[in-house]
Order: sequence, then structure tokens, then C-alpha cells
Amino acid sequence: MKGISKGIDDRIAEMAVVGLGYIGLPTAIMFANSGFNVIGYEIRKEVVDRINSGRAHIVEPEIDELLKKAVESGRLKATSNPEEIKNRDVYVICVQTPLNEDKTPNLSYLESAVKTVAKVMKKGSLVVIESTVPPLTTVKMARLIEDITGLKAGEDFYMVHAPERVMPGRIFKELVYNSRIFGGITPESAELAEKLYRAFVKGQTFKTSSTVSEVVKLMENTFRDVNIALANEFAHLAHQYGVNVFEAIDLANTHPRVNIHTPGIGVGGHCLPKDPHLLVWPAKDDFGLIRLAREINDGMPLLAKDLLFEALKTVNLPPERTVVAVLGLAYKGDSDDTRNSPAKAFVEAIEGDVKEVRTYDPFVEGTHGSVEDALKGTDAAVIATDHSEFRSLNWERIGSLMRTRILIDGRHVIKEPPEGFIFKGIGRGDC
Ligand code: SAJ
Repeated sequence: MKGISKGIDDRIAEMAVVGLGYIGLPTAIMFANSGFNVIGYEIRKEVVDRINSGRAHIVEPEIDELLKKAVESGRLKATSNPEEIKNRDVYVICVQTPLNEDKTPNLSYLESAVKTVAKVMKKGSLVVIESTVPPLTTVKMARLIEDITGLKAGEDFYMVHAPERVMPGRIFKELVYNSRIFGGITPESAELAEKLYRAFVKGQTFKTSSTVSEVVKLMENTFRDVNIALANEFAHLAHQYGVNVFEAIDLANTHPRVNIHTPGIGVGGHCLPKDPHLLVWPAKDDFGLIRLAREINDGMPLLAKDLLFEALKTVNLPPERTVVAVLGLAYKGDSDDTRNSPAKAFVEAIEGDVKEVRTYDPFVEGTHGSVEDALKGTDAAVIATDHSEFRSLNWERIGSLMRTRILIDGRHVIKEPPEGFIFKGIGRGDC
């Protein structure tokens, strides 16, 4: 440990970041701009070329100038040739861990990345897995490295699980100021990783075992998914009782120990819809609360569909003659990410029943050019993503372009229903 530890102190430890996506690229940039020499390994050649020309392939505030700084300083370069990441002191693995169709974890990307690293690493290397993984995965990957290299985990190489906790849109701030956990297969491994990340982490840092770290990360996102499901169940109840659930939540949250989350058209992204399954998947039938929460959240686009069809009924407009404009395709506001987006699930839920579905999302290519363009001659507008642009629309002007003025709010963007519209919103039992 002496060698690599000194190398970390002096910022001369040579690093490789494997996987340059939403997490890997910002992480590589942070280490490079903290003084380390970083090679980013990425199998997508077009991504490698973009990064080496200083142009980011993901949308994130500050990323362009920070990437440029890292590349122009000569401390960050990208490659798709594993030979170029041979004998590095540190390997940080940031690859996706999606679900299979049957909701079981798909660790093929992780295994492939670990095998790549095992083939090029050296004795004394530190291997960090940032990916969100099922509990016990890090120790399994350590065995895989032992089988390939003949090295002994914890003695001849160090291995850590160091999950990210960053919110897209605030990644660079949160990489620095959020607290961080380092779960080592041995205490020395955790200590080494903590020292490494303190090159840019200003938040609190904690050390534990790799399995505890894996469970903590999954608990965090499962906590949020279950609490969003509770808020969504409150929204269903609000329609039963004819109340505005958002007014009720604001008042309930004045209680010092209550923090009810925000109901909406669903839970998207590549974390919250997935992580609860990574936590409970070995126990096929148990853990009903966690599984039921997933079903509640996945069912929210259908509540938006019910509200739309109720509105059509009030004007005797048959769905098959209705033209609907869906505002927003991304899974959350001011993001371009449509992975597991409830907005897309909503489009799929209605497109077989209505005459035409148009979409407009300022961050997603292939949609209409503007709100006005999407809404001209339509019968209903459905807000499916809380993009900032949708909070300040001129509904009087938009209404004059529409054939029928129906407005459905799936993301609590509209506080006061606009004049002249048939308005319905998720959780707005008062409308
Ligand atoms: N949502 C609700 N109600 C809420 C909060 C969120 O319906 O009260 C919905 C959002 O609209 C969205 C989904 O849930 O569709 C998830 O959004 P989110 O902003 O709560 O969380 P994510 O998916 O952005 O979580 C990210 C993840 N990190 C990355 O994607 C790199 C996750 O691993 C982090 O733990 C999380 O941010 C975080 O907050 O740290």
C-alpha cells in the first residue's frame, strides 16, 4: 500500500476511469482537474473522439468548460484501446447495471469491465466500482480478478465499492460537496479510496465494508422510490376526497418529522426504477412493500390517462377523434434523459386509443419545434415533464391555437388552472 498511497498523496498515481457516461466522465474530469493523470476507457469510439476534442456527449451544467480544461491540460485523454490503460495504479469502474426483462440484474457490462481491468492491472492496483450493484457483487468481482490474475484480493490488490450520490443537473457540485461512502473488501482498501477521493471531495467521508456500502446505496434509492409511491397513493386518495394533495402535503410537511415527497406521472431515470429490484431480487416473493411501491409508481401514467379520458367525456369528444400534445418526454425537469421516462409510458398508454399524439420536449430531439407548433389544432395538452419552460407558458395564447382546450398536468406545474380550459391534474382532486 505504501507505493500507491504515496502516489495518491503526491497526485502522481496514474488513473484509469472505465466507462465515460453520466458518472464516469464527470468523475474522470474531477480527478484530472485535481492533478491526476487520467485515461478514460470507453468502448464507444464516437464518444472517445468527442471527448478528446473537448466536447462532452452528455448534457450537464459546467461539463464543457471542465472537460476542455482537463483535456487541454493533458491530464485527461480517452481511448477505446485497453492496452492504453495497462499497469495503472487506480482503476475506477463506472458502467451501467441495468435490469433484464424479468427485473433481474444484468451485470454483463460490469463483468466485462472487470475482466478488461483484470487483464491490464498490476500488483498493488486499487480497483474502485462506482456502479450501483446488488449486495455481495464487489466481493464476487474481487474473486473474478483473483481467478484471472492469480493475485490475492486485499493483499496484492485493493478493491472498493464507492457509490455515487449525484443528481443529474448538479453533478459537479454534488461530486464535491456530497458525503461519500467507501466500502472496502478490506479496511486498507477503504482507507486508500477515501484518501484518493479526498482530492476533490469536500463532504463528509465514511468507511465501511463493500457489502454494507452496496446495501446503503440501494437503501437510499429504495427509500426514495417507496416514499414517492406513498405520495402517489396520497394523490389517488385526494381524487377520492376532492382535495388538492399538494396543499395537503405542504401542510403535512410543516410537521417537524414529516417529509412527504411529490406525487406525479411516475418515476423514471436509470436509478430509482431499477435499484429496488437490485436490492430484493434474490428473494423472489418477499418484500411486498418495496415491490408494491414499484407497481404504484409504474401505474401513475395510467392515472394521467384516466384524467385525460374523463376530460374528453365532459365535452363528448371520442378518444379516436382526439389529437393530444404531450409536453415533455424526459424523465425529469430540465434533463434530456428519457430512460424509463413515465412520459414515454404515458405516450404508449394512449397512442392506441387516440387519433394522434404529438410530442414537444425542448431537450429531446425528434419532437416538435415549439409548444405552439405542437399544440396548434389539438384537443388536449398533457404536461408529462416538469421542464422550467412549462411553468411560464401563455395559456391564453396557446388556448387560441387549440381546437379544444383540455389541459392535464402530470407534474404539478400548473398552480392555478388557466381560464377557459378543462383542467385536471394528478393529485388535484379539487378540480
Ligand atoms: N420524482 C417524483 N417525486 C419526487 C421525486 C422524484 O415523482 O418527489 C420522480 C422524478 O420526476 C423522476 C424520478 O422520480 O422521474 C427520479 O428522479 P430523482 O430526481 O428523484 O432521482 P434521479 O433518478 O435523478 O436519481 C439520481 C441518481 N443518480 C444519477 O442518476 C447519476 C441516483 O443514483 C441518486 O441517488 C439521486 O440522483 C440523488 O438524488 O442523489
